[in-house]
Amino acid sequence: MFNESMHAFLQSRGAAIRRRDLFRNASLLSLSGVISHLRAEESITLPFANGQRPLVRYPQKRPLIRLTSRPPQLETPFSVFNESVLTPNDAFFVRYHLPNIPMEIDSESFRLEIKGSVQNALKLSIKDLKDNFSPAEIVAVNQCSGNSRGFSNPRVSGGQLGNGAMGNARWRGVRLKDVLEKAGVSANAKQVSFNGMDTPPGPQVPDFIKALEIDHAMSADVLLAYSMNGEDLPLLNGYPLRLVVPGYYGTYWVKHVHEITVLDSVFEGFWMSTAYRIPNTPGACIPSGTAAKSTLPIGRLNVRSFLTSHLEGGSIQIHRETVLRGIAFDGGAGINEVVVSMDGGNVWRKAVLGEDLGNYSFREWTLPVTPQVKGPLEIRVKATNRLGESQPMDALWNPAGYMRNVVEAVKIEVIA
Ligand SMILES: Nc1nc2c(c(=O)[nH]1)N[C@H]1C(S)=C(S)[C@@H](COP(=O)(O)O)O[C@H]1N2
Ligand SMILES: [Mo]
Repeated sequence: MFNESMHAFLQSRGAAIRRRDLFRNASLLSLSGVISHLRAEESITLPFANGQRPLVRYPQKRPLIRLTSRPPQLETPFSVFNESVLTPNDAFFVRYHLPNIPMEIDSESFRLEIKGSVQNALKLSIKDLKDNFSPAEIVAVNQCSGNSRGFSNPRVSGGQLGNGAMGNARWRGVRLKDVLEKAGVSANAKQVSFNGMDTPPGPQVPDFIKALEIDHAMSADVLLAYSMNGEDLPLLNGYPLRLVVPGYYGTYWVKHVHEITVLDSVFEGFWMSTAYRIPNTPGACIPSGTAAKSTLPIGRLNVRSFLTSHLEGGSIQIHRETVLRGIAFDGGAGINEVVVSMDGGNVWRKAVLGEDLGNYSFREWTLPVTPQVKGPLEIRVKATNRLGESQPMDALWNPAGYMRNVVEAVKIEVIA
């Protein structure tokens, strides 16, 4: 049983919510008003226009940046990424599409259903998964397709995110493939769809269902995870079970997954055939302000790297050694090299890579520097993966603001 349930949390603050009223009359309850008990001045300003955001505290979470309250969309403050290579559960970002999210989940009565084009349909409890399948563990980055969208220029609609819609965790659960094999996938199977316990507010809104190609679903890396960084998943990150699709954008990582359907055809739901599609061009890029001629479902993460030790506007001391530090990641080939420039991109120095937690993880990098000149300094970071893929110096653009991976430039000051 999930003790500190969302429902109890809301009740305890005097908000008796009738769920069916939430969408019809959104003002009936401002979830943010209920949940935010931080002082009003606790906010954060993201480095783009309209970037001032309140910090709010949800159950099991430290104060996070509020993007929307219904459904909850919470961004991780960037300073968290300098704390550790694994993102703490209480700081991990939260993204939902539908306002009716599970407020209370009983993990004992929870069942995962496997159905469709299978020999034996299954209904499995969390205990069944833990007792009857071998455990599997993987460290992997979950990044929203729209991470960093707020920097798009020209601007695009959608959540105006800074760089905090990503996180790296050690996921533990069972292999999806083992569960599908137990159910016996039919020879005609083409795709597998995944539905979570959140529901649309009405018939006009499509349920959030995602699909993977059958070969992808049967690959060893895709997990049904019940644990994150050694603990149960937080409610807002998919308790008691979520799909983990290493190397792929977060949109496939279905939370509270309770319905898996093996399909003999290509799934045509809104969230595959209309949403989360990218231009079918190199870098998923098209000239700004235009529309894509043809699109395909978003797939693997592209290469990214960040400086985490120093934030925009920070300072370092002249003639003193300072260790610059950050993270890099990609869609699963693994990071091969991180280089750093302190002169606008002319001279690049190779950073030292930290511990290798696997190809799907954040890879830490460090570089000791001793600045010799006082004044403003622009630090750029660029990573390359083992396939030779890297990051563009100028940002690529697409209408949804997906897959931003421009070489980041952070301005700091060298002081005496
Ligand atoms: N059930 C459910 N799962 C979902 C979503 C959702 O709206 N409902 N959003 C997806 C998207 S777009 C992202 S980016 C990730 C975010 O995972 P997190 O909330 O654990 O950070 O969840 C995915 N899984
Ligand atoms: Mo997302």
